[in-house]
Amino acid sequence: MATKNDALKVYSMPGTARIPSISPFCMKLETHLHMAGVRFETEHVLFDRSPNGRLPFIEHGDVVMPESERIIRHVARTWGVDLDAGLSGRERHQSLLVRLSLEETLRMVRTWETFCIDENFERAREYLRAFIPASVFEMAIPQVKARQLEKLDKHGILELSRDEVEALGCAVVDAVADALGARPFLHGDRPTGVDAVIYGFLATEVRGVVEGAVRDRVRSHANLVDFIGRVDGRYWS
Ligand SMILES: N[C@@H](CCC(=O)N[C@@H](CS)C(=O)NCC(=O)O)C(=O)O
Repeated sequence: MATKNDALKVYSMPGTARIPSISPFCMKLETHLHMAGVRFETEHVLFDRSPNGRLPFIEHGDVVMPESERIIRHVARTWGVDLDAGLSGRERHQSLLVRLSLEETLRMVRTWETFCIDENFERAREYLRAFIPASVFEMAIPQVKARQLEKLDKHGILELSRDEVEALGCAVVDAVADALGARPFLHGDRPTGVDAVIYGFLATEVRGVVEGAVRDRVRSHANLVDFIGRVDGRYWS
């Protein structure tokens, strides 16, 4: 059984000069670990290395585990650190609503913006060029796109127009800005698990490869911009 004395390795999607990983889920997990004071190493890989085809995943002793929430529960159990300790039932419910808005809805909006807006797809393609061997690059890119379009189709978001998708993404951003208000973190002066989720999504929104209305909306909320700077300063510098 893995213990807190075993090395923890996080496999994350690579980043750019502006951000350690362009994946909101990888940035969420790494930020959560920084907030919890848990030491780890990071290796940047693409999806083909992951046991379920998604990033992040961890190696910890004999444990290989994908899924950020499952990993966070594993870390809380093993290290005895729970960022949500002391939250009321109501605060936990608020955290859930904010997390799901970002992980289930903004995630789909981001994927739509990446693969359905030509200029963004071109940026994503150039980002991937650094990590996919040149010999298979031209064959791999259409496969990556087809896989994501299939997911978008199953979800149903392909039924929406560009205006509708962007309005949905902006509405989520407005809701998070409203929920945060003037507090340093969602529930007050100290960060809890949901703050790592918020940072993962907002930091990758403003510094990732996808441009557009949702990014502009994040930048228009001074409290969200300040929040990103606060987490940068406390946990990433
Ligand atoms: N529920 C997963 C979601 C992880 C996820 O979807 N990660 C994206 C990168 S941001 C991914 O691996 N996408 C690959 C794919 O969907 O094929 C978690 O919380 O870890």
